[in-house]
Amino acid sequence: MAKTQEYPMSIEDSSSLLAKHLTKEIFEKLRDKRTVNDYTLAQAINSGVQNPDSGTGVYAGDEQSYEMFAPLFDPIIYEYHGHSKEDKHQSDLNPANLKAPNPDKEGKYILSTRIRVARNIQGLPLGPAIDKAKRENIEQDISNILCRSRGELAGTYYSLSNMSEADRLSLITDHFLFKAGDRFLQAAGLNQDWPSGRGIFHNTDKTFLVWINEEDQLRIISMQNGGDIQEVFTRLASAIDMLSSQVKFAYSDHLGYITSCPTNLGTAMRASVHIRLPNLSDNTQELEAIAKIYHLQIRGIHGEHSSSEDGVYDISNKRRLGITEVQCVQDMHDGVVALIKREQELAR
Ligand code: ADP
Ligand code: CIR
Repeated sequence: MAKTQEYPMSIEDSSSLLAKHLTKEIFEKLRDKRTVNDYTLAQAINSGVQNPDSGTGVYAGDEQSYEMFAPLFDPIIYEYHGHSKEDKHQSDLNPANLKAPNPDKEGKYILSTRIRVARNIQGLPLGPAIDKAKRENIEQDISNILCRSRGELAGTYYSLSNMSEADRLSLITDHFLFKAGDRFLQAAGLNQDWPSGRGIFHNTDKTFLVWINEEDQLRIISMQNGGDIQEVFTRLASAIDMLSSQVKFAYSDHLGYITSCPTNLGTAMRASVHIRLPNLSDNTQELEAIAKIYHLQIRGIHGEHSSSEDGVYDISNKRRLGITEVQCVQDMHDGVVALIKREQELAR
C-alpha cells in the first residue's frame, strides 16, 4: 500500500483537487496521523498521487478520516459541493416534492434514466480500510436482506466469485454492473481481495439493483429505459426505505451519508440520463456552459472516465451535499430540459 513519507512532488503537474489543496504545510501536519482503523494520509492521497489525471484524488478510510484529515478534506469538500464547515446537511426522499415530468415524452433524446445512492454501514471501516472478513460479512448480511424483498423489488443476488465471465461482461456492457480493475479504486485500496465479497443483486426487470462492496458497501440503483425520472426516483425511494428499516447507515448532520469518496458525501446521489445530443456534441463549449449553469456533470456512456459515443452522454447532478435528494434530481431534470431545448434549436 501507499508509502508516501515525503511530499509527493509529482502531484504538482496534476489538476486534481488533491494537488490544489495539499500544501506542504498540511502534508507535514497530517503525515503521521492514523485513524482508529489505522488509515493514514498516505492511503488517503494514493489514488491522486498514482493517477495525476484524477479529478479529486482522495478517499476516506472511515468516518474519522473526515475529521482527522479535515485540513485537506474540508477545502476539497467546499470546492466540490460549496459546503462549508458550519453547514448542515438535509435529506428529502419524498417523491411528492419532486417536479420532474418526463422531459422527452416522444422518446427522441433520452435513452435511459438511472438514479443511485451510496450507503455504508455505521461503525464499520469504509472500503479502503476494511478487511476481507468484514467485507464478506457485509455481503452475507446485505444479500440476505435483499433476497427477502418482495413485490417489484424481489430478485436474486449474484456473487462475483461465482459468476461466469460471459455473464459478468454482459452485465457490464448493458450498464448494470461495475467494471473490474479501475485504476483509481485500485490505488485507493478498494480492490483488495478482489473479487471476494463483491456482487450484484437485481430484480427480474433489472430496474432495481444493488452493488455490494464496490467503491461503497452499497450502491442502491433504480433505472429503466426512457425519461420517466419521477418513476425512477419513486422506486429508489421505496428501496432505500426498505433497506434503511433494516440497516443503520453511517450519517452525520454535517456530512450526510458517509462515503469513501468526498464527492459522494451528503445525499450520495447521482441521478443521470443517457441522452443523445448530436448537435450539442459538435458544440462542446455550449454543452459545458449549460452544464455549468445547471450544476451538471458530463460523463461518457461507459461510466466515469469513459468517453461519449455517437453524441450520447451521461448527464447527472454534480452537487450532492448540502442539498436534498429531491434537489439533486431537480438539478438533473431542469438541466436536461435546457439541453433538449438547445439541441432542438441547433437542429433547426
Ligand atoms: P456511478 O453511477 O456509481 O457514479 P459510473 O459512472 O461508473 O458510476 O456508472 C456506472 C454504470 O452505470 C456505467 O455502466 C454507466 O454506463 C451506467 N449508467 C449511468 N447512468 C446511466 C443511465 N442513465 N442509463 C443507463 N446506464 C447508466
Ligand atoms: C477522481 O478523482 O477522478 C476519481 N477518484 C473519481 C472521483 C469522483 N468522481 C467525480 O468527481 N466525478
